[in-house]
Amino acid sequence: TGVPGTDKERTFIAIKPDGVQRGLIAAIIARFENKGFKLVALKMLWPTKEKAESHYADLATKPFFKGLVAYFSSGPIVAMVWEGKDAIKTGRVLLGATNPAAAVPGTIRGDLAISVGRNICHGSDGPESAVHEIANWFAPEEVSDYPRSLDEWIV
Ligand code: RTP
Repeated sequence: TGVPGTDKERTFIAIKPDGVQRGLIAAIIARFENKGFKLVALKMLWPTKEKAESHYADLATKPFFKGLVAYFSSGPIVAMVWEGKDAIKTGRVLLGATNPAAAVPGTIRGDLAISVGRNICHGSDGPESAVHEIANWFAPEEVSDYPRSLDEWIV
């Protein structure tokens, strides 16, 4: 369970502070739930500056890093783990392009956001970052492995 490349692949998805403040929690969760992915972990938390820095450590040299850390730690986020076939790649398809101006309508950012600096959501960009991010934000016991009736009859 949770192994990338399997039907139970997992990805870390976060609703960023602007998504929470704009009242888009339910809308964003619905996109993933309606698509067929399974929610296996969920919590609201207010990231510290340190936690935001470690989350975005690979962007530390970017000119927008300081602003990004301030943005990500500016209020509570909704942290989630979603599971299913190709959850990482398809999750990013649901989010849309990083820059909402380039994100096509029908995607979360394409429908609900305008600015790259306020793009309302985050999704793991690959198998390694998914494993790393899930461990960074959730203790193992916070992730639930459970059957849905759906799992039994949708092929
Ligand atoms: P994310 O990790 O949040 O899902 O975004 P991503 O992989 O699609 O994009 P990445 O290049 O890793 O950038 C991470 C976040 O940094 C902010 N950003 N700001 N001001 C800018 O030019 C700029 N570029 C990126 C965005 O919030 C982006 O999601």
